[in-house]
Amino acid sequence: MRGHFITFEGGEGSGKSTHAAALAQRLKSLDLEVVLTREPGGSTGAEIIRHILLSGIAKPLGAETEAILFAAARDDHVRSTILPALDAGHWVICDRFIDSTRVYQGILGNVDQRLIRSLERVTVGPAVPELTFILDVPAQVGLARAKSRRGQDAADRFEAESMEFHEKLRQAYRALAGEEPARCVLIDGRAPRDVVAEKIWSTVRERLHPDTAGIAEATGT
Ligand code: Z5A
Repeated sequence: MRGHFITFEGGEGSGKSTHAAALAQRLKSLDLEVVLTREPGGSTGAEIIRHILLSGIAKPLGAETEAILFAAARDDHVRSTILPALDAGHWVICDRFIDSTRVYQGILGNVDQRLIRSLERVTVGPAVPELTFILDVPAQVGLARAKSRRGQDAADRFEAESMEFHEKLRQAYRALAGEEPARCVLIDGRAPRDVVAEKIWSTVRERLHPDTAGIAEATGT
């Protein structure tokens, strides 16, 4: 694996897609090869499974089955999209990844941690994120943003959960950030967009040095 792998996590409407795209754009402006992707999805097979999961038709089968479906999608995504890009030396930016399964299915869905970890071991392999941004906003703020963005469209399977669910989700992400400080950086997503983007960019520069990556690639060092 010669590339870099960065993931974005957080509750609904916390700004993951916005900031994943902004970071990808910034890296591209340095002439770096960037793959911007998302979960569930990011490959042909995984996008089919995304449709099943977000439509809610798998919900009656239970959280364990949903966890297995998310894992099946991840397996295809990692093999088809993420690992080939990392092996080619590209930067991979992913909107949601393993922490979403840990939090949504593991903590909120009460799926046995041993199953969650086993699925992770089988699907992720060497594609472990080097850096994970956890965007933190109160549930009410995130849901209001998500609602205003979707307009008249119906809420999806997870957005339709209760306020209590979304607040628990926030607490679970905050706890996760505390447990893995070497990988996870908690960012206050309530701040104005440009402030959040600058914080993310300064962390990426400090930890992964993108400014010199293009030069190193060009000179083969
Ligand atoms: N899920 C799971 O259960 N298990 C798993 O393993 C995985 C996923 C991988 C995927 O939904 C669902 O799958 C997800 C968890 C579950 N639950 N849901 N729902 P998705 O991909 O369709 O949606 P999402 O991941 O929750 O993302 P989102 O709702 O699209 O939100 P976001 O990406 O975090 O936010 P955004 O689109 O960047 O921003 C939302 C709006 O706020 C938008 O209009 C922005 O312009 C605005 N925004 C962004 N930043 C700011 C700031 N700083 N100030 C003001 N406004 C802002």
